[in-house]
Amino acid sequence: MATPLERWVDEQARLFKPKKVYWCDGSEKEAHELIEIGIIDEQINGQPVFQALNQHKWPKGFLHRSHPSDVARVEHLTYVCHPDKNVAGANNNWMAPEEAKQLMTKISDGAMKDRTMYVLPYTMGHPDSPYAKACVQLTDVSYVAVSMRIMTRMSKSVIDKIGSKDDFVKGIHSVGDFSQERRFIMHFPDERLVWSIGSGYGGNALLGKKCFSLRIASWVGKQEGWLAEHMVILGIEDPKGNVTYVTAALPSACGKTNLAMMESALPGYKIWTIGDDIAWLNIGPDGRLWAINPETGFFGVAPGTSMQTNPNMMRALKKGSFYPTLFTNTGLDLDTNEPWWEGIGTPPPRSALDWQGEHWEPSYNTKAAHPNSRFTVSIYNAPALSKEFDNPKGVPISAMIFGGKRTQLIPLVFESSNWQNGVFSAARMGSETTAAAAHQEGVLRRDPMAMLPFCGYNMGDYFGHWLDIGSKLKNPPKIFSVNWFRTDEEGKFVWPGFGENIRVLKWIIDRVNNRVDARQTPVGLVPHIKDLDLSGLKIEKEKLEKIFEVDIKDWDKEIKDVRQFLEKFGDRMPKAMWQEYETLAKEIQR
Ligand code: GTP
Ligand code: SPV
Ligand code: MN
Repeated sequence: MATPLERWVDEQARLFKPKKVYWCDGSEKEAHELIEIGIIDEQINGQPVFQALNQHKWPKGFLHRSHPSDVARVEHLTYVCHPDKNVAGANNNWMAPEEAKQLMTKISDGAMKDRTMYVLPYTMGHPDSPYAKACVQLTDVSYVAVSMRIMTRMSKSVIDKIGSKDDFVKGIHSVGDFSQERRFIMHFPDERLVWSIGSGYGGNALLGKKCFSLRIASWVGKQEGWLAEHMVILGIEDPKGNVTYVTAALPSACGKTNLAMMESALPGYKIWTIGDDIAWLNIGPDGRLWAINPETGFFGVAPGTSMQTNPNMMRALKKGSFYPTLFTNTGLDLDTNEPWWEGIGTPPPRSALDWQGEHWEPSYNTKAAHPNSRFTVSIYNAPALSKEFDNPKGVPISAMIFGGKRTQLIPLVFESSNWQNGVFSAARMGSETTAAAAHQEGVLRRDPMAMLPFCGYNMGDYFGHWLDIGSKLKNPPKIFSVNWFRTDEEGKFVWPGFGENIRVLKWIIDRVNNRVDARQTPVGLVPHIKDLDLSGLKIEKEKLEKIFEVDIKDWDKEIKDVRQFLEKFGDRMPKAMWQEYETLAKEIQR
């Protein structure tokens, strides 16, 4: 008799009408075959799905160009379909589940005609982890199938694990005709179902990532008592060999991957990578918060990645131990057949194609690589992968860091006085928008916990859930805020960032271990400059002082904006958050 999984795949095949259905086993041999199919048989926008790069310099590297209209997440086409609109909240687009399904059924009918439907069985989280979830995604592009193999633990054994149960997470994906009128990323949290049509790019198409591991998982976590967060997980080793584990939430394209892979500028300190984008956080039996990274790969921003900024990532991209490594929408050096992007640290190629495959020269007024061009690489290629990465229990978290891209106002680092105050600091976070989503860049918007595009339910309830988790922790992590992005009068970043950020991390772990005290300001505790290790750093004293300044007169506008945003969540906002707001407002008006 057919299993629920087989029946579901059958049902979808009847709707999408692919020429064949192919069940993936996640093996390397299969990845080779899928790449071959992408080179020879499948096309996107009249171009092959994959092309081989210089295998000597970029072993196992392949280039992919997405449809030119399909280069980033599309927040305006992303919906969360709870039966009750209030459960979705002002932070989500909403459609009634029945209406959404009718619409999607119409668009899906025959959408895979002449294509292959790949069935991808995978888990998010280590299969031995009590926190892991079994998932199956359908897709009609080899690029998505191969990407999912890098980003998740894909294996035939997941099918056996699911067996005759129907409790797996379902993802339905087709690139359709790439038309933006027929592009939707629909979430049905109660059914653990994501249905995405019209895009083959990143978070729109790799449904285990933002769609499941954040939007749906945040809702599951609310019901089951855990947190799914847009966070890096890393271990910071001090010169004595002690490792402190921390998480950091920064909005898209604001520095998570760089932080997770950092090569420390301070001798004796070392960063161990566990995750660069998503953390699932559970309360351990010891009353601490424990984190796992449900993913197994990086889908990282290419521009700006170089041996200077992120040497560990450059090494991972060239290591080639896991098959394959993908480059999406970068430029291509025609002389050497190497990928190229702005900020890679080598001069622009003389003869090149841009991210759309058009002739490109350095004198052109355009970028060779799309600003949201990315690489997809296995985390097992990371040179400083933590030995705890595959630990099913995860790692215990001592500090949680929140940060946005703020060219003005927000100091380099501050600490919140306690959990509730920290949750409020994270909730009132703002950030300037980036190219990771299709919208105007550089516009300041509120982005609580870096989760605005990813929280799968009402943000007011989400803040309540955070407070609730805090009340259950015997030993909660300390909460910090950071901002690497303050600029001077000329618009240049004051703080050198990247590997130098270790100086801030060192202060954070010194605070965690009660080694230094701090200065109280209305927004939180900031360092005494003497407590920061600034040895070898060339930065003018005045500029340095400026990035620690909390200039109260500039905060008036900020908190008005915060109030306006939080008011959108009406009576779903926890009272404790408004108390924190009033305390801050009073401090500022004083
Ligand atoms: P998503 O994958 O979209 O979630 O992004 P992310 O948060 O992982 O961002 P990533 O680390 O890829 O960085 C995005 C951009 O920020 C790149 O252009 C980096 O060069 C730049 N960046 C990262 N860290 C720093 C820093 O410390 N200082 C400055 N000035 N720029 C940084
Ligand atoms: C982000 O936008 O935060 C990303 C890229 O990590 S995507 O997978 O496209 O969501
Ligand atoms: Mn991200």
